[in-house]
Amino acid sequence: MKSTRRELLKVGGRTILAAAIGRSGLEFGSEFEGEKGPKDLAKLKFSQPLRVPPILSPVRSDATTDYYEITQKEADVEFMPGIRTRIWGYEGMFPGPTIKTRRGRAAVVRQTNRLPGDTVVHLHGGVTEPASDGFPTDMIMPGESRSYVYPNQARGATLWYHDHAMDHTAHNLYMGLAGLYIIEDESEAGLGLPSGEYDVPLILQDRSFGQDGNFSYHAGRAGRIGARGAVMLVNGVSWPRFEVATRKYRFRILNGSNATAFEIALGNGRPLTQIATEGGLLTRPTECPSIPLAMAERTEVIVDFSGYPLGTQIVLNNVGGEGPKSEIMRFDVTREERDENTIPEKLSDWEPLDPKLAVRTREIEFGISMEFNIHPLIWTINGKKFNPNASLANVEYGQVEIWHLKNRKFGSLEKLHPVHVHLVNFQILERNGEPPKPWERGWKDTVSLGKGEEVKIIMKFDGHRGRYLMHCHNLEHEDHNMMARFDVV
Ligand SMILES: [Cu+2]
Repeated sequence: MKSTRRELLKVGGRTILAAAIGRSGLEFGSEFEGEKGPKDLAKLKFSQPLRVPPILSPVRSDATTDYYEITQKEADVEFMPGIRTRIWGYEGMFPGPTIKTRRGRAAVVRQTNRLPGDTVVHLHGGVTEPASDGFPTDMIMPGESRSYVYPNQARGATLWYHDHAMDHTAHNLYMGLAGLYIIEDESEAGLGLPSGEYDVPLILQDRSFGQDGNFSYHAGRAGRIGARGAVMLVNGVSWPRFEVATRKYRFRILNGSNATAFEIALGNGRPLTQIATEGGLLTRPTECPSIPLAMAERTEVIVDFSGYPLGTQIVLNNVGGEGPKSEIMRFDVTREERDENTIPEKLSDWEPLDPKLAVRTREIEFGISMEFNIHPLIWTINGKKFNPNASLANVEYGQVEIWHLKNRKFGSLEKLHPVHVHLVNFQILERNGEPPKPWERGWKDTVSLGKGEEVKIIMKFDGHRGRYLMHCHNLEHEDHNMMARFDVV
């Protein structure tokens, strides 16, 4: 098998990759190797053009609703030239096709599972009734289908849909079960933000590959630290280059990795102009030298390439990233174009939730249990493992609460926990007793809870009643019990 592959690679004239893949017993990108990828990986950089996931067309539409059908299936795709990798994808794509809808228009997505394992679909950021929210035990078994109803009444934003199956969400996502879901909002129409081909999603993911070209999925120490990889993918392409014109672009950026946080910055030192967080547009653009992006967080930025001479190359860096992952992709300025619009000073209205409206503050602690000694290691919320049949918090419909999230220290095992709350968008009141960071002052559905950190968030529980989830979005932590049910009653 190996020699056949090498032969193929030679025919393709890609001996660099043959050398990288053929290394004796060394998988590249595995955390077991301390993320030491072969130097040859560097030669892959910026050799392939960026791809943009296609927009999924509805199979039919009526006055209020668009109906979509998605088949979850295996496919072989090329992340690196000449290397075929088996994936699990929505419509067999990595990432899945983008669903683009309008605020106020409902969508029904019928998902059919043609994979060898069971799946669940969650619309991350969606205000969705419990039956369609993707509770981990509401599985779609192989060969079966399930329809998910999304009302899309909330403000326009960049959401994503991804797997949420009990105990193996992490593996399912690593294999490819993730795609973007964009809600467009009429209120954006008059702002003159870059649109069409100048409105570009960037889904950032890292992956590890084995000698056979397939993903090498390792959840890390004790099977529960988190799966990483030394190969940086953007929209399913390793370290792509993107040819841009001398004008402004809008980038919708998602950290879709299992267990890797990024911090994005332009390689030329110019700031990023942030315009949105998970829950849509900010009140006004914010200049950020860099923007940290924990797992599942989204940010939207405007980058203006006007004024750069043709031939300029600007790398999108990952500040603090190790080895090959210190760079993400490259923008190549290749053509002149005029762009008349300026970025408006005001983007949207903002109503801060008044802490005085909160009926209570809940203390919620993200920690580790050693109840079974060191192996297996259990990640907990308030000392408890996930129990789908028990609610950690019963919140009353329509009420405002403050949640005081704490990352509990536990020796060297202290880790970043990006906390995601289903159903609601929240505002960050405090990070470690200080105001939130400049890049997190918008509507959020995921907040980074770093080592030893404490964050206070405020939210109003409305939209639907029923059972929902809050959990860590390090997917291996989530699968190994750092998840809790809350009920809106
Ligand atoms: Cu975690």
